[in-house]
Amino acid sequence: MASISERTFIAIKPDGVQRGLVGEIIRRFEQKGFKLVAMKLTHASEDLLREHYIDLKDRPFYDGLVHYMHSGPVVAMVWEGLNVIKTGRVMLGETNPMDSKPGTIRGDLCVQVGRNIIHGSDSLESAEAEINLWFTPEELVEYRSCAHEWIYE
Ligand code: IDP
Ligand code: MG
Repeated sequence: MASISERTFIAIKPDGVQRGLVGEIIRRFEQKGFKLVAMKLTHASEDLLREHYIDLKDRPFYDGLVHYMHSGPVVAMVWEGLNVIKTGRVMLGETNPMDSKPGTIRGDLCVQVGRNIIHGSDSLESAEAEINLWFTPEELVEYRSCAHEWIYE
């Protein structure tokens, strides 16, 4: 059942932060009509990053991926809205920027798969796990968006 309170975990990776793309990426989620529920700039520990990418632990790029994600601060966020997990992935584009269409974040703003500037949860299960991994319940902010009635019928 689609829910307007569905949540996803989005992270701007160290290259996105260093390249000054934080505002541009947040703008896209804001202007779409999704609601920001949590956000922090954080230099994630290797342990957290290894856990975050645990499903990829047997892939040859796993250590490099953890090193890249640990190379600087990331902007960790939770966004809420109808179908936000799937729509968020569409907004991101494909894992490899080379396969990402213009108009998507990866299609517009980056070039190589190992520097693809943004993470987004790919399922309800991964979204829940990632939100719990990166945020405490107190960090998920409760408020009503004044635009709610203008975004949902
Ligand atoms: P996703 O970020 O689109 O969900 P995943 O397959 O979950 O893609 O891979 C996680 C991250 O691992 C990618 O976003 C990218 O940063 C990195 N990655 C994936 N495939 C490669 C690769 O072939 N070489 C280097 N890094 C990769
Ligand atoms: Mg993934």
